[in-house]
Amino acid sequence: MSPGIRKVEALDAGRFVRVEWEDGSESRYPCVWLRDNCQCPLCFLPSAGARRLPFEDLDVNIAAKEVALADRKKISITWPDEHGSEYEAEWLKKRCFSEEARAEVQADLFLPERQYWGSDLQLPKIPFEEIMYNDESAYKWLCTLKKVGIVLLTGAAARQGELIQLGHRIGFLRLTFYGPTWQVQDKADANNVAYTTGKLCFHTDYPVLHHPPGVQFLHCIKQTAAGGESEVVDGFHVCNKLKKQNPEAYQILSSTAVDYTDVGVDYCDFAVHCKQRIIDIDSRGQAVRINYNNATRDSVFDIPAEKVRPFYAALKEFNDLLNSAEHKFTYKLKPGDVVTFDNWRVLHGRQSYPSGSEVTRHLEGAYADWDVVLSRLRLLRKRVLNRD
Ligand code: OGA
Ligand code: NM2
Ligand code: ZN
Ligand code: ZN
Repeated sequence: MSPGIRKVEALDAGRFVRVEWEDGSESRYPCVWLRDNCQCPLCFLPSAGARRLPFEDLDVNIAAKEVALADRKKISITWPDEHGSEYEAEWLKKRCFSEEARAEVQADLFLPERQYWGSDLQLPKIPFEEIMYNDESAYKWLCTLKKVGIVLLTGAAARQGELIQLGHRIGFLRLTFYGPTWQVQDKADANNVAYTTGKLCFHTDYPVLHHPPGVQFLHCIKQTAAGGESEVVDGFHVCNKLKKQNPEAYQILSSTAVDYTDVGVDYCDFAVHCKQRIIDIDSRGQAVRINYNNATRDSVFDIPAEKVRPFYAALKEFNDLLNSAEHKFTYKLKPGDVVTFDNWRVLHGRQSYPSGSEVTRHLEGAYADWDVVLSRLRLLRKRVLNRD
């Protein structure tokens, strides 16, 4: 419960409203924002949780004509045109513009907490059945997926179709040119290097798409006796290391647009091209998405010739760090295992395995978007913690 309101007043010729809380703290709200967010049925459609007020109708220089404390739980404002607005204490408190209050709300919305790891990773494991039928387990799964970047679900059936069910559990899967789900196995005339028995060096999937899939699922249906081990590395952790050890390499990789290409036929025919920086950073220079698949990196390279070798040198530094024993974690999937990981953060690979006339290894894969996964996480949180 938020505290009640002790006092409310207009400041700065009605351009701000100052609220004094019963706990002694205060908040200041710009009047243009208050008018914009009037909660009355003319200005707001509660059934959609959306604004009805057109921006055209908003006076950006508006000042409050009258401000009053309706009771300790509500304030009311009269505007120059006599329109009246009311705002609940709790609603206002959550929207306080102080830096600390904003940081708290943003953390609650986007769960930015990260637990970095290296070869010491204690791979989080939860039974597949539990997350399918128990909301608390599903909530724990998605929280860990967000914080650590990888969770192994164990004990699924060793047959195709489990990822479709998992997709229903979160909402829906992300369709791509490789299909709603896709079969990772040795294929004749493979349309992707993943569909061979060869080694896959560390990569993120599908950087050739402008919005690469945020989450990846790989379900082991059949595992080869020799080879085929999985490798993962915490790309964000490695980025922090690179930034410290070699700021110039980090700068190059986070600013150079690399061409990616993928042309072929699968779910339908495709000719996909895209430019991506290998390390996407936010306004503070922190890595927020890795876009790196050496297989689909195009031979077309849209930078001046003299910048090419420095780019390769920077990528070599990054690639070496990814592959250092200190950073990578190796494990082997068993039939019934479903590895779920953050495809924007965790780079994955696999060791090669012997080829033959029979299929000795089969994974089913699928993607989901972070928007869908985080939406499910927030709804599960609300239900499990009984909040909002
Ligand atoms: C892939 C992939 C891993 C594996 O298909 O993109 O990374 O273990 N597969 O086969
Ligand atoms: N598969 C596994 O970027 C990529 O090509 C990743 C995608 C074929 C769906 C591989
Ligand atoms: Zn209104
Ligand atoms: Zn992959």
